[in-house]
Amino acid sequence: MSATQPQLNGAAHAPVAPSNDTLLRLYREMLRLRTLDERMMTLQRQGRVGFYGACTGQEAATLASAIALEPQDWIFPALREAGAMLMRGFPLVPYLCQVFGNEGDETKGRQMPSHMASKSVNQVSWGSCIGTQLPQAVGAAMAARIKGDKTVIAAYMGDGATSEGDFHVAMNFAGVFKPPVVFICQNNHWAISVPSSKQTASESIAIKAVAYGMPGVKVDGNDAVAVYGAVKAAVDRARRGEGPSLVECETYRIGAHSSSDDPTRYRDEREVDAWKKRDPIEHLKRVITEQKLWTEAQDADLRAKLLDEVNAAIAEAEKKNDPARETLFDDVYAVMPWNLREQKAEMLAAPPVPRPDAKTIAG
Ligand SMILES: Cc1ncc(C[n+]2csc(CCOP(=O)(O)OP(=O)(O)O)c2C)c(N)n1
Ligand SMILES: [Mg+2]
Repeated sequence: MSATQPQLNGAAHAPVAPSNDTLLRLYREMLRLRTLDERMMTLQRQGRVGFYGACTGQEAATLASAIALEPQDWIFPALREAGAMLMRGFPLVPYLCQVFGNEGDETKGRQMPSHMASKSVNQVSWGSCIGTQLPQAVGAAMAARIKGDKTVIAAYMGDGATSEGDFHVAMNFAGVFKPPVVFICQNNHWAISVPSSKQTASESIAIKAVAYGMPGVKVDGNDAVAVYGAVKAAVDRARRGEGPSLVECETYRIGAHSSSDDPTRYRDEREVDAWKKRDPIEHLKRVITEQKLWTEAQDADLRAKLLDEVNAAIAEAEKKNDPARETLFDDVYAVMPWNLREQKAEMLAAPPVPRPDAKTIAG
């Protein structure tokens, strides 16, 4: 399966080939995300963070799609795309401070860990409520079209989200009004414990695009070149004003749904082992090595540097304090109402409540 698979519907949009620079940048970013996820899952097990959601096995679907966007484009993520923020220039330390929920977190420790967002890189938070981001993304795309600012919106979803009413609402509205939105489905075969075979009776998710009057294409989501090719073509098409598309990236959730889940209770480890052989990072490494862009020596050097970078950022993030408790009252009202002013004064007069142990926080 590859991006050369024929269009299911609509005008042809041939896959776009990534440049050598894009491939090398992508490889570095995918490896950094893997390194980060592995370290953070360990920290969670050590009780140093309460919750973590990893992208392991889905780095190509996440990053090779996001690298096809321009900086002014917006990402409306599902559950696996937080790492795109880093690739788009968000610094690692405040990114990790979000997981710790400390004073270095731009969102002031208010969101569940791993639900990062930053206006600085045009990325909203995971909704957590499955599928709600899809109509919101279409709304943002409608706004971009009305403003005529050439912004494209990437609307991500998991396979599970395609069973939600919001998926239909978003696809139908986008099909009719044709705003610049690209729907990207990360079909990782599981929605927590529900296999994708129980999610739909359609032969694919991509084929659903036909009914909504937009092109749909299914690609090997562990092949970064195929993902980039299909998503870049869809992004270019949206930017030209030709409307939405759906790209289904077939991939696999190698790890648990989140740090709160134990997949050995519902799925066969042999399935996981088979998908491990299709690792997206190993795949891209083969591509760049065959193209003589990469050597084993460079690889070993990069891995060591990334581990140092991640460990240094964790150390820096972990030593920060909690957000000042009065920040709880910020950012809601331009002028704080009397009852909140009273509550704030009452809170500040009381001794601070100690932070709960991360081990007691579950998601
Ligand atoms: C509306 C809604 N229903 C149920 C849940 C509980 N829930 C959280 S993640 C998840 C599975 C999502 O699966 P999928 O969309 O395939 O994304 P993945 O986790 O595989 O990336 C479910 C059912 C939720 N958060 N929101
Ligand atoms: Mg899924």
